Amino acid sequence: MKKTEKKKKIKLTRYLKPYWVFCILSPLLMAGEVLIDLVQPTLMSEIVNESISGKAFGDIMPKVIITGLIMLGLVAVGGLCGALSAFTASAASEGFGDDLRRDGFNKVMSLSLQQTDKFTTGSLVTRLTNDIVALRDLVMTVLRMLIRAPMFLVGGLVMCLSLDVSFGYVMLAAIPMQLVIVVIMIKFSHPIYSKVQKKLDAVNSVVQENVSGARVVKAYTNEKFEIGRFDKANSEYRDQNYFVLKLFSLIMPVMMIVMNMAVVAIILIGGYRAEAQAINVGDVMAAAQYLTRVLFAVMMVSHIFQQTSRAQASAGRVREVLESEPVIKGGDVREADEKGTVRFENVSFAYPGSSGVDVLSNISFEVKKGETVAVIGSTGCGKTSLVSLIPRFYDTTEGNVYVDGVNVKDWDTDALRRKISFVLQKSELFSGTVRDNITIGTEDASDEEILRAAEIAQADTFVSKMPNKYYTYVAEKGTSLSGGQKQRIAIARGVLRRPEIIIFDDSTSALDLSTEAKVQQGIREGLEGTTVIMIAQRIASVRNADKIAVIENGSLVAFDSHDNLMESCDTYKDIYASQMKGGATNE
Ligand code: DCP
Ligand code: MG
Repeated sequence: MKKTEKKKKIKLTRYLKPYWVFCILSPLLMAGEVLIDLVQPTLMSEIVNESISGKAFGDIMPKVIITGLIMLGLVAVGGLCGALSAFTASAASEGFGDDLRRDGFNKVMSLSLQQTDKFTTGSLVTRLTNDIVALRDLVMTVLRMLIRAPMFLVGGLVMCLSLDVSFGYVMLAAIPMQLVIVVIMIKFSHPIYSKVQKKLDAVNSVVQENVSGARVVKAYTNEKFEIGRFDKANSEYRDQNYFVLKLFSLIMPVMMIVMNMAVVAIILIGGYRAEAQAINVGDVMAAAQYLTRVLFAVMMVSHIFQQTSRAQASAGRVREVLESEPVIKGGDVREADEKGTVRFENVSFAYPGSSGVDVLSNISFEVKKGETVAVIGSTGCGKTSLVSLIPRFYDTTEGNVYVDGVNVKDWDTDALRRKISFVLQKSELFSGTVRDNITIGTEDASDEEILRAAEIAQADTFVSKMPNKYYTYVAEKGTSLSGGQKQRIAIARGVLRRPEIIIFDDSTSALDLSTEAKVQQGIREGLEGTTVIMIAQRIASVRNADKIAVIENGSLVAFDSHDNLMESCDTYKDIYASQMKGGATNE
C-alpha cells in the first residue's frame, strides 16, 4: 500500500467505562471480604490461648462463645461481600466481552473484501470468540484478584510480624523463592501464547473450509487428506498448549512445597519461642495461617500474570481487527441528477496483493439509463472483476468508474450500493425461509411486492409448490434447493429492491433457455427503466441486449449491438460460431 496511514490506536480498557460502577464496587467488596478473613486467625488464636490458659472451664466459656459468635457473624458478612464482589465482577466482565464482540463484529462487517480475505475467516472467528473470552477472563481475574492479592500479602505480613518479629525470617526466605518461580513461569509462557492463538486460527480455518466445502470433499472422497490436514493443525495446537500446561503443572507443586516448608519453619520457630514463653501457642497457629495467606497471594499474583500474558496476545489480535480502517471509504454524495447511468473511463484494475498484474486494462464504455448491456467473453477474462467495480467492491488502479455521473469514489458507499442490485455469480443463500432470502436488504417489502419479484424471476412457479410456500425453510447456503432454484431466488432478491441498476453476473447460467428467456422478458417488463448489466456465456442470452461488451484478456475489444458485432467483431463471431456448432443457440 502506498500510504503509510497512521493507525488509530484503540485502548481496550475503554470498553470497561460503561461498567465503572461495577469495576469499583467489586474490588471494594473484595476488600471487605479480605479484611474479615484477615481477622479470623487472630480471633481463633484468642480462643486457643484462652482454652489453654489453665483457667476454670466456667470462666473461659463466655469469652469462647462470644468470640465464636463474632467469628460466625464475620464469616457471614465476608461471604456476602465475596458473593456480591463476584456478581459485580461478572457483570462488568460479561458486559465488557459482549460490547467488544459486538464492535468487533461491526468492524468485520465494515471491512472491505480484500481485508477480510487477508485476515482469513478462521482467524476472524477465533479473534471474535476465543480471544475475546481470554480478555473477558482477564477482566474478571483483575477485578477479583488485583486487590485481594496485595491485601493478603501486606495484611498477612503485618499480622504475622505483629505476632512475633522472628517469623519475618521465614517470610524473607519463602517470598523471594515464590517470586523467582513466578518470574520463570512468566518468562517461558508469554511467547507461547501468541503462538497458541495462531495455531487455533489454523484449526478453525481447516474446520471452516471443510464444513462449507463438505460437498466437494465428499465428491472427491478427499476426507482422508482433509482429516490429515486437520490432524496436523490440531496436533500443533495441542503441542503448543500442552507445553504451557506442563509448565504450570510443574510449577504448582513446587510452590506448594515451598509453602509447606515455610509452615513447618513457622511451627518450629514458634514452638521454640512458645517454650521460651515469648509467645502463646494460639499465636503460632495464627502465624501459620497468615503465612499461608501471604504465599497464596504470591500465587495469585502469578495467576494474574499468567492470564495477562495470555490476554496480551489476544488483545493484540482483537485490536488488529478493531484498528483496521476499511480501505474503501465512501465520499459524501448521496443524491445525483442523473439516474441509472454507468460510465467506465480508461479503467485498469489489478487485485490488491496480486503483485500488480492487470486483470482489466484501459476499459472505457458507457451505459445509458434503461439500457440493457451484456458482457461476454471467455472464462477468466475479467467479467466479474469488471462489474465488481460498479458497486465499488474494489477500487480501480487507474481510471474511474462513474455511476449516475458521479465518480463511485465520491458516492457514500451505502447510497451507491442501494442503487444497485448485484446478483452474484454464485448465489449465496442464508439459512432462513425463502421469504427471508428474498427480502435481504428489503425487509419491509409487502407480500405482494415479494410475489411480484418472484414472478419476474420465475421463482414463484416452484416456490408456490413448496410445502410452506414462501415460509419454507431453506438450509444454510441453500443446500435444499437446486442450482437453478437458488439462482431464481437470488434474482428475485435483486428485483425486489427496485434498483436503478441491476447487475446479473452469469445469474441465469443454471436455467434452461426457455426459463432464461422468461426471466429476461420479466425483467424488461417488470423493471422498466432499470439499467441492466448482464454477464453471460451464451450468445442466446445476450443477442437481444442493446449493446454487448466483448472482453478478451481484460481488454474491451468491442462494444456494439449483436447485429453490428456479427459484421465487425472477429472475437464475437468466433464465439457465435463455436456455440452454433455446439448447438447452444437453439433459437
Ligand atoms: N482474480 C484474482 N483475484 C480475485 C478474483 C479473480 O486475481 N479475487 C483473477 C482471476 C482471473 C482474473 O482475475 O485471472 C479475472 O477473473 P474474473 O472473475 O473477473 O473472470 P470472469 O468473471 O471473466 O470469469 P468467469 O467467466 O469464469 O466467471
Ligand atoms: Mg465471473
